[in-house]
Amino acid sequence: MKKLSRRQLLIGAASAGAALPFLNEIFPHQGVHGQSAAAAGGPNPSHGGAGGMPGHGGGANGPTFKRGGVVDHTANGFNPTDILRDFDLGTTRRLASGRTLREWEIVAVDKEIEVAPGVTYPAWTFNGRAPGPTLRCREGELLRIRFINGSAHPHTMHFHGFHPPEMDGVPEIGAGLIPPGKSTTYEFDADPFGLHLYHCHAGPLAEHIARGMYGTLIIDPKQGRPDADEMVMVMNGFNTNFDATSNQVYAVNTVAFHHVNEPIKVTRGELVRIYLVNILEYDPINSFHIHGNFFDYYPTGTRLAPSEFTDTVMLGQAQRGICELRFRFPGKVMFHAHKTEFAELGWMGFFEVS
Ligand SMILES: [Cu+2]
Repeated sequence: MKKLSRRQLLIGAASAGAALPFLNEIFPHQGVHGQSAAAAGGPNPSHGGAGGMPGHGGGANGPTFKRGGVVDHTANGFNPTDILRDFDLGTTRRLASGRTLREWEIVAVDKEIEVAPGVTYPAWTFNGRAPGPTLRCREGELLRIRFINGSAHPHTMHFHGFHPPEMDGVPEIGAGLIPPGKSTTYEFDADPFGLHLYHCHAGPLAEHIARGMYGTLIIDPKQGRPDADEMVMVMNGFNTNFDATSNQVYAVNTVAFHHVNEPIKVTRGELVRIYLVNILEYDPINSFHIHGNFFDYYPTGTRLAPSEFTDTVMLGQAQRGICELRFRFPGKVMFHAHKTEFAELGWMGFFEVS
């Protein structure tokens, strides 16, 4: 089969064959220009093309996927809307020293996940979801994570932050790779405060990450942060043809276009705090842009003063930062990667401000 690049697919070369049959599902217009949309029952086969070219491209109306299609959240076992504000505080107890010990148990699970309507992906997960649980703690606590490998592949858990090498979760140091059926315990201090990442560090590394083995670690500063409506956005993607060179689906918290179907409800004037993480593999950057508003940006969240006031940030792989804003006007507010190709392949959505 002739190999098509992602860009060729985007400009319509998908009609040449079944290299990625799901694209006809997501992007009906791009199958056989002007015919597939109608055949697929698309609600607006002629939409797109400001100049009125029927059925060609996404046009001004946003994504060209089949509108109204949703994934089976129940089968997935999670809903990205819930993942946004789902903070896993683990269990705590006070040590004799007076310090707080915070503990979690994380299980690696191999699992099929529907990442776009009709597109399933054989993921490797932490606790059956992608991204894995958002672990949240406070600066200065002692953290203990028991990791159980219930997957068919060896894995690790590698945390960003300060810790001794033997707790680094990389092959051949400390517990090293954890084979299927085995477990280990990682223990380290919650330091520094900020927005961190954890991910598997088994090789081939890009694949272990891209398969879904990542999550967010939030270490709150001792004095806390001002009250806000807080949410976690993990920008990710899926290499559904397994060529290890690109992604075919992009999302925030895994499901392409999810927040087109379910806009994120926020309150006008209330402080909104977005913990933004880029865990994309196979692309060197990702970005976040919000319409009609500006936000304070705190790179890594390790300082309490923002570094800039902007409407767009660009993040390299594993970079993350905190965005804080107050929506000024009610209504639907678009957000998306300003790498527009990613937006058109799933990384876009809306806030609903009321
Ligand atoms: Cu792994």
